Amino acid sequence: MSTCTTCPYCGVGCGVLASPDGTIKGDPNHPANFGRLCSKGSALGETIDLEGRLLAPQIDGTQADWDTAINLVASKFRDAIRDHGPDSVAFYVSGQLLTEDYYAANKLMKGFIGSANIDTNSRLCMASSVAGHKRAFGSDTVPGTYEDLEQADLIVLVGSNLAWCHPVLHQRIAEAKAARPGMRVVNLDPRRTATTQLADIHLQIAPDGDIALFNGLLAHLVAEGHVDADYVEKHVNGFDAATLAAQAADPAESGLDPDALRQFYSLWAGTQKVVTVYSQGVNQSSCGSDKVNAILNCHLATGRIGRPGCGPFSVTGQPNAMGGREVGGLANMLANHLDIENADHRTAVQNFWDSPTMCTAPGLKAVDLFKACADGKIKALWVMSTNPAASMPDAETVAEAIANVPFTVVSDIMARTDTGDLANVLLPATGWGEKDGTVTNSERRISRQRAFLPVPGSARPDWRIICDVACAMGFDAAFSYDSPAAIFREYAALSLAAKPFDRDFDISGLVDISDDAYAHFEPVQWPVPAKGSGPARFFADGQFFHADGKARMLPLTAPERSVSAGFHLNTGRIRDQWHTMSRTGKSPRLGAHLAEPFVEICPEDARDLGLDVAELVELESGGRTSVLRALPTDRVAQGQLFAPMHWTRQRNAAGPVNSVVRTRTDPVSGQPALKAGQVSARRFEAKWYGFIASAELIKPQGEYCAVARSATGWQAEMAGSTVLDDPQRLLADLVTLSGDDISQLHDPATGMTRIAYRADGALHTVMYCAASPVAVSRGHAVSLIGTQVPMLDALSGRNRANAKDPGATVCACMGVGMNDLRQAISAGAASVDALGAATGAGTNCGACRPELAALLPTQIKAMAAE
Ligand SMILES: Nc1nc2c(c(=O)[nH]1)N[C@H]1C(S)=C(S)[C@@H](COP(=O)(O)OP(=O)(O)OC[C@H]3O[C@@H](n4cnc5c(=O)[nH]c(N)nc54)[C@H](O)[C@@H]3O)O[C@H]1N2
Ligand SMILES: Nc1nc2c(c(=O)[nH]1)N[C@H]1C(S)=C(S)[C@@H](COP(=O)(O)OP(=O)(O)OC[C@H]3O[C@@H](n4cnc5c(=O)[nH]c(N)nc54)[C@H](O)[C@@H]3O)O[C@H]1N2
Ligand code: SF4
Ligand SMILES: [Mo]
Repeated sequence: MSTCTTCPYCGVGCGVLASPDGTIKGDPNHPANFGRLCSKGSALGETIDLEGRLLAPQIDGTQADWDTAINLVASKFRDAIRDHGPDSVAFYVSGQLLTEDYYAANKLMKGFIGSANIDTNSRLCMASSVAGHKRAFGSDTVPGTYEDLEQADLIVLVGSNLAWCHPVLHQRIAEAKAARPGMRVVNLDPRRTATTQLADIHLQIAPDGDIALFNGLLAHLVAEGHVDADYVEKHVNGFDAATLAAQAADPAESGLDPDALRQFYSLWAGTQKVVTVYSQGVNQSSCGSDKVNAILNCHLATGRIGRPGCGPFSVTGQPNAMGGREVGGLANMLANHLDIENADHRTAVQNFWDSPTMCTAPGLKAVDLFKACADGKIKALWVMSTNPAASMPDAETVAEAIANVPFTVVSDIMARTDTGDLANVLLPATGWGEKDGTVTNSERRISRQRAFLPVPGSARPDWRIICDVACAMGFDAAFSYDSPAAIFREYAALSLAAKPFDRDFDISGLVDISDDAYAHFEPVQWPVPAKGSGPARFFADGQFFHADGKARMLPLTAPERSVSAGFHLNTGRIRDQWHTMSRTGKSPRLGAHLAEPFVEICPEDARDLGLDVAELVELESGGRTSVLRALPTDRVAQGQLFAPMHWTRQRNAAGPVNSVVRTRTDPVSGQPALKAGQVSARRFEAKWYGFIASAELIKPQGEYCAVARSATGWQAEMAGSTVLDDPQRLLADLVTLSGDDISQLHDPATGMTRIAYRADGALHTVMYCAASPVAVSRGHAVSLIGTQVPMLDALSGRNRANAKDPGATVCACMGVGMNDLRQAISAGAASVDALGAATGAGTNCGACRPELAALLPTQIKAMAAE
């Protein structure tokens, strides 16, 4: 029997059919994916084991019972509030909480503690879109639906690597484009990505060149007579000022040449059905809100909004980023899209909650919240379902700030995270598959997450933990819910209470939902009004949510192009990892795609730094450093670097890349510019490199030690800048060497030292180190662990004659490696489909199809030259 639930990763919000044995399938009836899944969704079954889970509360590192832990948390928060006022405490929460969890946390802080010091990792993610939407529409509304992407004649992807970050949406577009070849896709990104493969035009924009580009587009639309004057007259304010500012701007500031700009502008101008999709290349910027409004200006000026196949489309990152915005998870919002600054809104919510106190002003936004922790102003902090010690910019400073808070609570599913390691109290939450509730995806569709696994240890769902603490603080009348359904009903009832304010968000039609109906809840898009049905798209009628019912265009100025001596550090995501890897990092299949933290650098810059093949780079900024594997590629422009955000202190001894990303924020949204680090780079002068495969979790230590899950346990890439005198002693720090069945071999010819350690007759660990990057087959070394291979074979690291090394994984779903693909190509496979037929690659989620397409010509060429 499988259970209908929703994927816990990205904001596409795919429906999943899951079974307790770990079988995972796409739900053919879910309107987000109609049965499709990407590599991460397909591998969910590999992430539900209990390895590394937090299974009982811990106080200062010692296991405790729930009553003790809850009472301690409640009393520490009560004491801080009594002695220092409500603003001396804070919650930092997450777009990965379910709506019911999120609602309860927000209600406790804003209505019962009486502070708005609750912010969320959505501040790092969606805050600029929220601010841009509110400025233009008077509400944080995503007007469109996924079908608009299929119906559009032109899709513009701005700062979005959809192929890797919203793979099922990417597939839906790819299929629509194959069926309707006239459809055009333009990709605006300073680097070439897997998404670029789908695009007819890639505009390699300068970092933060977006405002100049869209200002130029607006000026072009006006000059060439593409403005919908009637629409603007009836429904839009601010057109003249926005146009004047746009005409004063210089589109060349976008970094693109006039021909490329002209081509793009006339394509956009000449196509009615345009959807502009934007994501973190827009939001995570010191001018992110203005970027959003620069895009919205163009859609408003042409009336291309609210109609099938057109509109701006901010795709949400996390599974419940949208739900968090609905419940008022941000420090500057109230539930139901009501505003903290509005006294009538505050009173309505307070009356509805029947609460003793109410926040009266916005609370601290993420960056300021952790600054207040550093300054000693926050006396008690509770972090739920997020890992700020790794995911915030200035990660080392943030970690120090958290350590500086007298009392910190972390609710997580994992025992060890960079943030959990700093906590006084750890509270074990139930995770995906073990908990029940709702999430809202990018197209405003509310779906159920349902439990299909038993609760592990004494873990509790987040809503329950929050309510337990609230009750222990004396608020039992307001927090004695017996189920997530009860919370959801109250949340829907708030929509009814908020009716007089006529907000976009409305689920009052669900106010009477029974436990049974909640259990069988089918995905539905809001609004769900009490009477009749809501529109599929917003703004079709030209009615916006500002007091006068009109939208606003804004006059915008592009930022000064910063010129700096160092490198521009762009950061983001890779296909097969999710954020700080606490879940995807468990899957050997996913780990095999890109097993190491890396930095993309263009070949000229790599040469200037004196980098040889597979060497390491040290990035430095403000005295903090990070060490990453250099990946020379022309995907990035000269002077720019790109590094993934995923590796933490748990997985890389050199720490997260956010150690070298300094904090700069958008003045309107408070969102940090995570795509615009300024760093210096140099070759990491390694005296030795190493590779380890082990049956045991390797503890990352030293200057560079990047640990990944492998098919037989764990593996690590290592390096150090001082000569390694005693590799065996080092190895003993990384794994447990309890027996004496250990052999070491030094080859003076190559300078390589090899160590093999056997426990209970099976190979436990192998280590290879040398003065240059270690040339042994990783796949082969990993395959030996746990076997009874003779020690000499283990030491040699050579492939046995019959062992097949599939090479670096390209297709994670089907487990197809580079060597498999090379073999298929040499046997005649000349297209992506032919590779799929021969190896299975690209036939499940399709997320690797862009990579297959890219490697075909290079491999064919390379083989021809052989
Ligand atoms: N595999 C995977 N998928 C995920 C996630 C994950 O961790 N892993 N996380 C989810 C979450 S929470 C989010 S928020 C989304 C993020 O999804 P995306 O925003 O698509 O992903 P990113 O890689 O952060 O950044 C997108 C692109 O912005 C580009 N960019 C950088 N600077 C600029 C600029 O100035 N202008 C423009 N136009 N582009 C720029 C980068 O080069 C990058 O390719 O992904 C979601 N999906
Ligand atoms: N340099 C750089 N930094 C970035 C970004 C970037 O592009 N570049 N992107 C930013 C963005 S958009 C985002 S969204 C953030 C994401 O960053 P984070 O939110 O910090 O990262 P996650 O790894 O998703 O953290 C989720 C935590 O919750 C735990 N968890 C999982 N399920 C549950 C549950 O059900 N209950 C509880 N209580 N815990 C659970 C996980 O084990 C994990 O520790 O990173 C931001 N940081
Ligand atoms: S696209 Fe992939 S990660 Fe996103 S919801 Fe669907 S299956 Fe999950
Ligand atoms: Mo995000």
